[in-house]
Amino acid sequence: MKHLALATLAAATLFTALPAAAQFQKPEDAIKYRRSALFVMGQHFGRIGAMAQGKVPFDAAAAAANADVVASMAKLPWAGFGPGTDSGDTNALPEVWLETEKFKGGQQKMQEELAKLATAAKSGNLDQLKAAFGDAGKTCKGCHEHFKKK
Ligand code: ASC
Repeated sequence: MKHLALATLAAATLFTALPAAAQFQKPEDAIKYRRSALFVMGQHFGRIGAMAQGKVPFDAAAAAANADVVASMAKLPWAGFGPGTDSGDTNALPEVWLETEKFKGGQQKMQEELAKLATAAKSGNLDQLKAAFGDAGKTCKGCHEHFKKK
């Protein structure tokens, strides 16, 4: 029993310590994964943007649902930027792997703003939604300008 517990602990420690890249079978999978996650985020973020910009009528429930999807999905792409995933079908610049602290900071800031967006969406107040959408969009753009090919 003690051995089983130790083995379980060892396995748990091992998996926790595994580098992100090891979660993928090959680098192409990691690149596809992060691009897919970011694509889904963009789709749902865009649906909120359409409301914020008055292109479609404001629907608070839909805005909140979309904001929750974006906020949840925003946790995912980063595991796909592991070592060895800097070349191939990607628009990521080398800075992603050279300025890791800055990249991580951008991810954190974005997640904070997306959490605020989800809260604003739930308030049902269009002005709050617009403001939070603008702030969240700036975090997307800020990183893209520094870390993504034009
Ligand atoms: C999106 C999307 C982006 C960001 C950015 C915000 O919906 O695909 O890359 O928002 O345009 O400034």
